[in-house]
Amino acid sequence: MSTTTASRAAAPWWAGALAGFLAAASGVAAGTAVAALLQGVPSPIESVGNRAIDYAPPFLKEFAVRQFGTADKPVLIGGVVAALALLAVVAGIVGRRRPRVAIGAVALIGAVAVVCAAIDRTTTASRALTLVPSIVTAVVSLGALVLLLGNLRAREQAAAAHPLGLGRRGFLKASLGITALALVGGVVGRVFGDAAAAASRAGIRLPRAATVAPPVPSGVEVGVSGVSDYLTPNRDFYRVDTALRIPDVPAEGWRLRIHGMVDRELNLSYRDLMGMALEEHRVTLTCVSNEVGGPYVGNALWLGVRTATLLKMAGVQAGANAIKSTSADRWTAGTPLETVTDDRNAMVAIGMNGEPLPLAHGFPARLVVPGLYGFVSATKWLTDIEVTRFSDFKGYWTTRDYTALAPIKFSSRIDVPTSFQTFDRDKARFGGVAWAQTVGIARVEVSIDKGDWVEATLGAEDNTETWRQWSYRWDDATPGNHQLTIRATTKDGDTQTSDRAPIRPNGTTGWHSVQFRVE
Ligand SMILES: Nc1nc2c(c(=O)[nH]1)N[C@H]1C(S)=C(S)[C@@H](COP(=O)(O)O)O[C@H]1N2
Ligand SMILES: [Mo]
Repeated sequence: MSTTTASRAAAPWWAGALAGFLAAASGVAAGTAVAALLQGVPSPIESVGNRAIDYAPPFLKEFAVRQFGTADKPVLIGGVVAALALLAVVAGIVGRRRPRVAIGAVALIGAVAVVCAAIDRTTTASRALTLVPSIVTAVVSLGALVLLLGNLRAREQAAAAHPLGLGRRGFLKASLGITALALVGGVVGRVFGDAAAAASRAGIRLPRAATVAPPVPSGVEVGVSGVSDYLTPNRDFYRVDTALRIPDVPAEGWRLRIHGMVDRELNLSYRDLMGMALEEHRVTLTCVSNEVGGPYVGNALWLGVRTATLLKMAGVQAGANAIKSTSADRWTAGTPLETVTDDRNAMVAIGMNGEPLPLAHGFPARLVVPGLYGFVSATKWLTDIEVTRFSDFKGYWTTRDYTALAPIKFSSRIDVPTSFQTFDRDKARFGGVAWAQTVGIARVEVSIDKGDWVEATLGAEDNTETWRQWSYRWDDATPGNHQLTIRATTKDGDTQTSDRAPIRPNGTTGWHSVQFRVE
């Protein structure tokens, strides 16, 4: 049917673009669907995103957190998808004339996905299984591309003789078929993704603690509306981690291994933990990435087993000075041994505010260590604790320009006023929170328009591991624009410095200020 005189004019650019796009979309959809059916295996897009997270320079991570907050993950996924779509469209357009170049380009993209899967630390399945989705993606994309470009070329050669010939119809059919495949893949991916941990969690009833937390003292809340709740509800609790997709770890097969410089290695199941002497403690967690006045701090009631108890069972050997904790997604933290064996309430937690840990906060188990930033202590989806020495390893963020030791820098925050909030003259009442975990807050002071420091009223103290609310009523408020600044002083007598320190390498310092208006 083709003749040597057939026009060599290429198919229109949009047909090439469509071919490239559909090839990539069907491959990604198929790979995502396969990943959803294989428990613990990241999808190809996630694997590429996961590599991007680990290789991104620390300043870029800080930029992303600052710009997008907790939306940084959807933004990253969107970026990977957009870049892939663009490459695929360009490959398709080029492929109208130079199919080999297009096929080579798509093969290369597929190879990148396979390599990313091969080194994706976040998988909780075997390495061989982890490769399957990206291989499926590569094969399906290449197959779809060859089919679509072949039809485009057939069309082009037959165009003169058969304006509605095999080629065009074939291209149409192939496009529809591939679109259908992509949609089915997308639906499968949605329906089957991440089901195991959620089902496992739904079936758990937490036992009552052997050591129950004392009731929250009355007066911890200062009664200023707009001030953060004393106990942060789980749904409002900040979330910070490197996980593009929450690790899907059902409690049933989960194990916590405690090993390294110990006399007896422990290998505990979730049931084992539930059967131990559980304790309840209220502890305020804080992220090193919290800017002065920022949102990455929250207070919860944790239920768990003391790390000191577990380490005593294992028998720590002389010379150890650290624990290296590892998660199901192979994130790591290094924590001073002393902080998980002294009398602060460090624990392997399985409950948060009366529920099993939420999936986003580490189900089935995590570490909580009062007084340390999360990146050196609060490992979620915990699976492994190695008793070791700081000289023998580095935690995830410590290999990325953060320090190995990172006690929380005590701080304070204004919740009310919010920026440019307006008050009636007789209703200028302010409030917020202050924290100095393991030491305790002694005093919070406010300064209006850079005037003298005046003591604020503190809410009742619960314990030294939690934050404390403060409030202040400005009795002689004057109309106009004003600035409120606060600073806290600890029970050790240290007062917050006005010197600003950046997030990296070990947390911010400085005073929080807010502009407001009185009418
Ligand atoms: N597995 C894992 N655990 C992790 C992290 C992580 O990236 N991966 N981030 C840590 C950091 S930096 C902080 S501040 C706390 C935050 O805990 P949250 O999300 O429950 O508030 O988790 C810690 N535990
Ligand atoms: Mo953090």
